[in-house]
Amino acid sequence: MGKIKIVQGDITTVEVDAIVNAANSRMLGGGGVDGAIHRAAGPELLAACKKVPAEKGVRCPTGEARITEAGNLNAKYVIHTVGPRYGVDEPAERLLETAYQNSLNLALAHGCQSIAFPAISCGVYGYPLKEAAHIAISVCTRPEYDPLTICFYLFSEDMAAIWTTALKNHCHE
Ligand code: AR6
Repeated sequence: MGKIKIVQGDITTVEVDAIVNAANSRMLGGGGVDGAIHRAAGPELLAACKKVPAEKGVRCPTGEARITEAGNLNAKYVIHTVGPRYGVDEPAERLLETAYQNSLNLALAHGCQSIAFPAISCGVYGYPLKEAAHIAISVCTRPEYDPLTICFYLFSEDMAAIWTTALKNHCHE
């Protein structure tokens, strides 16, 4: 298993090769972590997002990921991924899994050694936290991602505890 870290804190302050953004499919910013990342990165990030090809306004379909430069963030790239809206986008579990998987694959393809994730779909998209943590950890511990140092930035102490438990459970499986 590669290195996995769980940190309670603000993902916009982290120094890594790639910061993952929990975006929406239009990729033009929003609330939550998306808004925080765009504010910290500055207007260059929005300009980079606008260059991503769109089909009927959709730059990144649910479960997929796109990579851009990172503006003023302490990162080389922002990887934008779109998690499922819980109870709306189905199959939710598979879509959350592919959101993580496609983000990690893009990081590897761009030579990244370190990547930071927020809790994708766990805010306004309403995914149950324990289930989301289990999916996140199951994907990130796959052997193909061993070359990456993967850091989860969770906003609250409670969420960090849920992720820590999921990682412990996985190690004892
Ligand atoms: N650092 C780390 N985590 C954060 C930060 C931060 N600075 N800010 C919020 N979180 P959400 P979603 C946590 O709602 O559910 C946006 O409007 C937050 O507490 O940001 O995937 C997009 O444009 C929560 O645990 O993302 C989409 O429309 C987690 O990040 C939609 O929200 C994710 O919450 C995506 O919804």
